[in-house]
Amino acid sequence: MQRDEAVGVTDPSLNWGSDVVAEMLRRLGIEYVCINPGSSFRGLHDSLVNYLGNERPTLLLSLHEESAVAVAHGYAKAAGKPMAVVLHSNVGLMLGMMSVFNAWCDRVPILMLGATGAVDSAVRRNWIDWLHTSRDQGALIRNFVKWDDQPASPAAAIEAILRANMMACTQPCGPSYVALDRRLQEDVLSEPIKFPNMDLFLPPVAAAPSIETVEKAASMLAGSNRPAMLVGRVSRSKQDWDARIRLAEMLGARVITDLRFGAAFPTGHALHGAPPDLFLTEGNRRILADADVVLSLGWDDLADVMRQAINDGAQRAQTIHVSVDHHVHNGWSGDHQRLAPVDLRIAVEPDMILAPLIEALHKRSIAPARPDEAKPHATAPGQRKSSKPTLRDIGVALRKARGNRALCLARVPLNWPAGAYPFEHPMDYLGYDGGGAVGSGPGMTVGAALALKGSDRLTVGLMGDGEFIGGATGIWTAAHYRIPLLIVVANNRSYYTDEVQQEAVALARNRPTQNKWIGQRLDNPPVDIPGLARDLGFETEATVEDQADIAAALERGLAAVESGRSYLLDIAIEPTDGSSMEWLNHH
Ligand SMILES: Cc1ncc(C[n+]2csc(CCOP(=O)(O)OP(=O)(O)O)c2C)c(N)n1
Ligand SMILES: [Mg+2]
Repeated sequence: MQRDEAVGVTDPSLNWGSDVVAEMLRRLGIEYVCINPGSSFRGLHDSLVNYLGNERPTLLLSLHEESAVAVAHGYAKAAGKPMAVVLHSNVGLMLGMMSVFNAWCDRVPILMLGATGAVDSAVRRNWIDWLHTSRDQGALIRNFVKWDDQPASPAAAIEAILRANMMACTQPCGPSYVALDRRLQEDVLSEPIKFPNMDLFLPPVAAAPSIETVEKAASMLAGSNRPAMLVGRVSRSKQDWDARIRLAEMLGARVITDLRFGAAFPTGHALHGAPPDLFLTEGNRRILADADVVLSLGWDDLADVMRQAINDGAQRAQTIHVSVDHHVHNGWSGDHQRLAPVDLRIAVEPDMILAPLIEALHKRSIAPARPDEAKPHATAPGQRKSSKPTLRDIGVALRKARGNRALCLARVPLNWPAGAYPFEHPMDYLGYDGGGAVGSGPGMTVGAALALKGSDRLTVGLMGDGEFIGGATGIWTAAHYRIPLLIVVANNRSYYTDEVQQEAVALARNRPTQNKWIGQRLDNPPVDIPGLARDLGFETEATVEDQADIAAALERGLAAVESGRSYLLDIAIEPTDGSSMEWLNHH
């Protein structure tokens, strides 16, 4: 990565309030601070550059606050630790809000700092400082952050930042927010500052389940003839991944995973159900309907998948739900999903059950169940209408083009036919955006690529044209800081998912479906996506129109990324009615 060098920073001393804040970020080990600049935090900006020399942490400039937070989101997913973001007083916070919601729903830690014009109106600068001073800015986002504060002194800021970091990184993780008064930042320190021992403020270690609870779960599972595992939001660790495989194999349990969450189980494993999707597919529904005991490891909408499973009269399976997610459920947001009836609720982080459960089952030396049903497959590809690529073609071509390279898919488009591209490692796929808010794809891909830079993985973000265009300016950050990544835009020149919605409504009302494109198509003029990418500093090429050309184009893109460049491929696709479309048509 290329850092913007600060010059003339020699032996700076800790003098100003904002120096204390910057120092705290360094002591917490924060590597990057993503910003769109603003005068409300000019004090902190100066401290990061001229006190710390723009090193540990390094500033990242983003062209929009929505992307700045999305960059931090993608980074945390790939790095497993938070980045800091600074959001300009009220207006910057407002622009960043959608991405804060995404990070909240995705349980991803972000250390967010904000600012206010001087709280003391007697020293407030005219006009803009007044506009950008609002009381209780935390109220804008309080319903979807772990914690927020507005400290009134540098000493109080130290504690606020410590707590914000600790809260953000405590499972279930999430963003937290500290607003820094402009005056607090810009006043000279009036007394010596004593920094705490950071080791005394680490997030708590994960709790283990009690022996009795593990025994109860083990006896339910050991007594099962057709166990199933729903594997949702779990860790990115390879050790946990291997333990999940071991557990499934011991039990002979069928395993269901989902595209909302990062890769959680090898999709090619004989026990893995139908390819992961954003909605419950028929193959997986049948597995659940057939199961007698279901073990949910961090599956967020357990109630709804089980309801769908038993809607054809199947017997309700006994359920074990391992999750700490309830700690952050609140009355404002429905991200907690429907309340599930559960036979055994185990309040530990999902992966904490693996080792003790395996141990308990081992002692019982159970014989694994033998699932009799053949492995369900993805729905067969439909009749090809033209040589225009489909999403499936992109998946197949990507698999071919990657060769022996390890990739990390930071994002896949809506309707991604996961069956076309296997997940074989927890870092193969990072999961979706959390909040279902279109536009975060570019920023999240940049953040993930930053975290993976220099590793053995190349970062690829695949996304729809609507998704890309919504957050396109986010890619400039990768171009400027030389963060290698490949963006693949699956371009159907439409907000196509919503065309299907309009079609569904028209059908239900017996009205013409031919008008479904109105207010949806991104055409006339089409957005010149390669042009947009080129203007933002990316290498690119002409839109790929023929499926026969995709593999070679992806090969060029991956080779560019391998040599440290940022590349975008625009692929014109045939709209595909994937399983989420089927789902939409029935809801
Ligand atoms: C912020 C926001 N605005 C609007 C929507 C509604 N929405 C859901 S999917 C979608 C279309 C996305 O278009 P694209 O990324 O091109 O994917 P496609 O549906 O064409 O496959 C829209 C607009 C949303 N989820 N979030
Ligand atoms: Mg589209």
